[in-house]
Amino acid sequence: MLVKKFLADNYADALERVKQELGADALIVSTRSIKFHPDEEAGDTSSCVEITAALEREPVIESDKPKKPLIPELEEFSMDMSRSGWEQIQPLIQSLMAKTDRARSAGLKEGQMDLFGHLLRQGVNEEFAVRLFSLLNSERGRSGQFEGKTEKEILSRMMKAMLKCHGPFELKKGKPKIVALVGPTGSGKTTTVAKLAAQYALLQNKKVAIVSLDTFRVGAVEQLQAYGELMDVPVESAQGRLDFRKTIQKHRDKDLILVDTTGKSHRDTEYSLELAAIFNSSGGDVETHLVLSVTAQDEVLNRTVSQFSILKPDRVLFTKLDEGVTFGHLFNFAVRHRMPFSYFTAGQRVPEDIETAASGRVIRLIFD
Ligand SMILES: Nc1nc2c(ncn2[C@@H]2O[C@H](COP(=O)(O)OP(=O)(O)O)[C@@H](O)[C@H]2O)c(=O)[nH]1
Ligand SMILES: [Mg+2]
Repeated sequence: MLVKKFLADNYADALERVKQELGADALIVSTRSIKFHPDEEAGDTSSCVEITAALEREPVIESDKPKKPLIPELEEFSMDMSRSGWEQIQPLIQSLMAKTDRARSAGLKEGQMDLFGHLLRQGVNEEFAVRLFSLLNSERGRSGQFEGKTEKEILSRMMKAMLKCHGPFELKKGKPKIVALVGPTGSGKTTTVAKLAAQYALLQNKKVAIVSLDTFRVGAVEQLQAYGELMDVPVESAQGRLDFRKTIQKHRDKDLILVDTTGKSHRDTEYSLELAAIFNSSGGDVETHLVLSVTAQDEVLNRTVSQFSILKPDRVLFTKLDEGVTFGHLFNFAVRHRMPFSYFTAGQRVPEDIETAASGRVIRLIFD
């Protein structure tokens, strides 16, 4: 692992140098502001910002012309550390730094602390929050579009622009749209399939079929069959590639085929491979929506994304908005994974508690 320190006049410049030298994968380990006294007697003090950044492997990017180092002797400070040692030290370093110190060294103004703190309390990733504020401070003077707006309004507008939403389903004439919900057990897939079936079959009068891809538990289909009968929507159970392909064929006259899957834990990548094989040989395009509960933590969400990455999910569908306490991780998720939101669910009632995803809703959840 490569560890390096970077010095600059302010946080934004230091971060820029980290990016130039180590690339976008660099991990920010610590930031601190260093005060020095060029003229002690006159009581004169200046400060600069030091960022310690790490990279698991050697950088592969070609950096642009490097900027002139502020203090060259201090800049070239690097060392190798074993992984295990590193993991023990990192939380310690983090805990030693007060949040407000970091905010100040990030160039935040006194009046911005409350808003910055609010974002952090909502779970917005600290580095994202710092970047948002430096963008806010640099853009505001430059463009007239923010005139007369409060900082909260500007910030929420910027954040809203970073959130992509892509629902409802785009149905095509002549062939069924196949949508599969994948994700960990308990995230709300089966309930959401029932809600979606009701939306399209009952409210929009579309021809809908439900397929339960029952790879693990025999009997997972019962819950759906009850809903299917109520809505007059056929519910099928399919196991394995051939069976799935046949079932899709059988319902080729439908407008929409919703596929429920019986997910395993977020650790099991073999399961995703199996699903990918089944979808690939289905004879049609399967649009996959990763179903995640908003009550899960950032780290669990990220791990789940890597477990299902083999499926290259087209959208993310967040459930349990009614149970969420903080919503910053919706923003973190969108920025990190660039996966558009399709639908949100906010309650257990079928079919009412589902809505098409909208970025304004995420912003209200974070700010109101
Ligand atoms: N509060 C709340 N509970 C939900 C929501 N969606 C699903 N659930 C509940 O979460 C639990 C697991 O749902 P289920 O659809 O069986 O998850 P699956 O394992 O992914 O199929 C059930 O008790 C559902 O009623 C939601 O939006 N809000
Ligand atoms: Mg289920």
